[in-house]
Amino acid sequence: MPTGLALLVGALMALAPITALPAQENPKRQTASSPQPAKVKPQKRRPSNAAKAAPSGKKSAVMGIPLESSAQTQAWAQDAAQRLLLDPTWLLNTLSQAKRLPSVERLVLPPSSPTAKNWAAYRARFIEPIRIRAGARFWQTHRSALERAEREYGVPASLIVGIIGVETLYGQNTGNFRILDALATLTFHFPSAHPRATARQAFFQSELEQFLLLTSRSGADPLSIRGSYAGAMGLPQFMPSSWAKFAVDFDGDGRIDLFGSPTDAIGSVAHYFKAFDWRPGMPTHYRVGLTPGQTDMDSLLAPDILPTFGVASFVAKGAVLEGAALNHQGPLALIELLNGPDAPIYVAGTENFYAITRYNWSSYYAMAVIELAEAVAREMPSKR
Ligand SMILES: [Ca+2]
Repeated sequence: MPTGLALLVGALMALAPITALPAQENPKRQTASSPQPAKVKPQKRRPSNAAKAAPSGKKSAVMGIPLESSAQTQAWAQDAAQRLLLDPTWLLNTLSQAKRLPSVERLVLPPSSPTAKNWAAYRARFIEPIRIRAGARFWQTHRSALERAEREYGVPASLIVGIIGVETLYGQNTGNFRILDALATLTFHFPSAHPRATARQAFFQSELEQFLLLTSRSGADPLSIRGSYAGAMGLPQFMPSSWAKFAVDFDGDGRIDLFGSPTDAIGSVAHYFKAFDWRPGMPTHYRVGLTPGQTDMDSLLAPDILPTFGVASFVAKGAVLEGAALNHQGPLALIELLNGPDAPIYVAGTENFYAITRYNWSSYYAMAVIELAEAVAREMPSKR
């Protein structure tokens, strides 16, 4: 445990508040795929999709076994068609073309031999020259859309650039699993070995329903849409339910396209953060010092990433803040990032740090987004 003076990173972005959703039931975009920190306290957030370390579905994806049309599947389809007001023939026909993907069943399981979480290793995957340069190009190319999103939603351009960079490397890695196959697999063949199989199966079933609704309404071919093994789609890797709730037609062409329109992706990410109470102007985090023997770590770490302590209480428990942090209005959380065999890193996370974890439930993810955003901003010719 932390003994020692740990400090960290400076605060930089602006930020926002948080809805104190129970770390567990927050739905949005979380899926199960991407950037998973080396490992996060298991019961709290779950990883979602961004760029998962290894399997982003680049090449696999293709093989699959026909989804057997069991009586159960057929009954589900009939029932779903009624509930969702979809044409039962279309739904059954669509489902009959879905394939069961054993690779997806494996990917959704927690690793059998968990490795120690390691922020330095996680960070190295995202804060690197290729991604930073691609981010600067993306920012320059889409500057006006980013500025408009910042004006309209109060969400900094840098944050949007950080999110899309970590998620898909600016559209270069959006996943190659057929969404229909992935979601049907996780609905009808969810691995019972998963510690939260019931809840997760229900989640994916609901996402399958949203996906069917989306494609049916838009006329898109449900068999041609590809994304992560968990069903996340497009530049921002939105799950179907997030697409339905938060995606916007930001380029005004009359349709929402998170695959082909970076402008729609930019507006949708900003809208997502506005919906999750991003607070313009608030930093995401502050440095914090922890004095060995004089800090109540158990108490400070108990709420995990949920901002809980006012500055006075945070300081009373032994955390050392300085400068602007001492005048912070609103609750803070002590964020711990483990570093394998090395000492962990700590920061004081604000409600805006928490807001980033609503996109993907991981403090490692949030910190990677923040640092990528900062690194790209430094590359920009005219500093913002
Ligand atoms: Ca559009």
